[in-house]
Amino acid sequence: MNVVVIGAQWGDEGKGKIVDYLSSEVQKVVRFSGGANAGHTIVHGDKTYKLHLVPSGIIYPDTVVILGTGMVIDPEALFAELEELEKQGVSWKGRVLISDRAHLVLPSHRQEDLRREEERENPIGTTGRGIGVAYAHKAYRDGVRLADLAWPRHIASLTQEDQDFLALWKDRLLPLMVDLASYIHTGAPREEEKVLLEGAQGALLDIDLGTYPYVSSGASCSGGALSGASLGPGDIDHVLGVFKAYSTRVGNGPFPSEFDGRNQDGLETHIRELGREYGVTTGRPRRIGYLDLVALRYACRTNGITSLALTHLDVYDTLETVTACIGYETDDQTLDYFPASIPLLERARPVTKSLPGWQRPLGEASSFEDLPREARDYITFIEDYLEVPISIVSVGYQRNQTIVRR
Ligand code: 2SA
Ligand code: GDP
Ligand code: MG
Repeated sequence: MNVVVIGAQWGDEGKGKIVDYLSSEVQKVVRFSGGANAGHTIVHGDKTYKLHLVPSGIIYPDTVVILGTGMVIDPEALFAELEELEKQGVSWKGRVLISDRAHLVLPSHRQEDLRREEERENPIGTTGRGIGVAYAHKAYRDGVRLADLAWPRHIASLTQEDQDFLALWKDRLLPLMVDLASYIHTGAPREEEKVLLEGAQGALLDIDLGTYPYVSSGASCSGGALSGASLGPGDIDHVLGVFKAYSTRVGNGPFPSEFDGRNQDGLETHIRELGREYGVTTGRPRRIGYLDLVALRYACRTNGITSLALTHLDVYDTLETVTACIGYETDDQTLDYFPASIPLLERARPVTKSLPGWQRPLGEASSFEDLPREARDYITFIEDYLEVPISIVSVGYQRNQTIVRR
């Protein structure tokens, strides 16, 4: 079975935690988009793993993880991350593969990313990891793919600094190279093997479906899992969208349900501290707002999400009421859909609905029936709005604080 896992908001929904949880019964995890801009956190007891490029299945000792065709890979960041994993007792040798068609991020890409941000009248708030520039070179058709190191092609036309960089990492990269198109289609039969296709960022940061130009540059939508993992539409059995009980965004761009510094009686700081809402890669505090069901429904529809994982429900444990955005209002109209126009999204104010809170800790709940009635009602309310079932509920950052609905 092949399952796509994507973020259904603006990233940081807890994809790392959910992919790690699901990896117990998975043989392979393919990361299909993005690069070292991503930050996926996995917590086991007192150990915290922060992953940027390596797929979140790596913590299970037998899982094979593959950096897919749709990724842009900075070798320096990759080997620093693998070294850190080794230090934390995760042995990765023989289990990490890289698609020969994946693109590489070069020092000149990182420099140009920073320079462009400085020159922009309206900065995007990129992570400065060279992501957009690497994808732009891919689109210009002068990017460097891993295969270009094995059978040298156009390397000599790069700057000396980029050539030296590639020469430095080549011998460590090439042993990890795999022809993913062959590898992924010649494994065990589909009914005997479970493969997870792990997204990065989120649906609303996707280059086509997101809040362009305030997006990342990869295909972080479920469609990206196809070309990004060398698969076709018929190969996908299930699309799991991960979302949290509220919304966050890091970087610039429209965010209709944002608290916007108003702090809502301390709710913003409460969420930021309890939900650890700081960038995993850059350390930036994340912007916070109500759960935006208009945006989430757009993500469900445009990504063919077949079921959802709701995370961070525990962050709302102490609230008297829980509130979600169910529509948008501008000066002259109400909207029930997620518009393409950035000026329109910037003018949109949230229409909200509040439900009673549960005011009890959820962290110990181990089944859906264990959840207080108010929490179950909130879940049902979200499902009814989205017309998509919630199959997983996460009530804490630890692996075992995960409820699978039977
Ligand atoms: P980029 O660097 O070109 O991909 O930036 C473009 C936009 O995409 C956003 N972006 C992200 N949003 C959420 N999480 C991401 N990963 C890190 C994390 C972010 C961090 O897990 O916390 O550490 O700041 C991520 N990566 C890219 C970015 O903020 C821009 O809005
Ligand atoms: P990702 O990019 O989607 O993998 O998410 P990040 O790792 O960037 O951010 C999610 C943060 O929330 C991490 O610190 C996780 O450990 C934490 N987290 C994940 N699920 C839950 C949950 O259900 N409850 C709480 N309180 N924290 C969670
Ligand atoms: Mg993240």
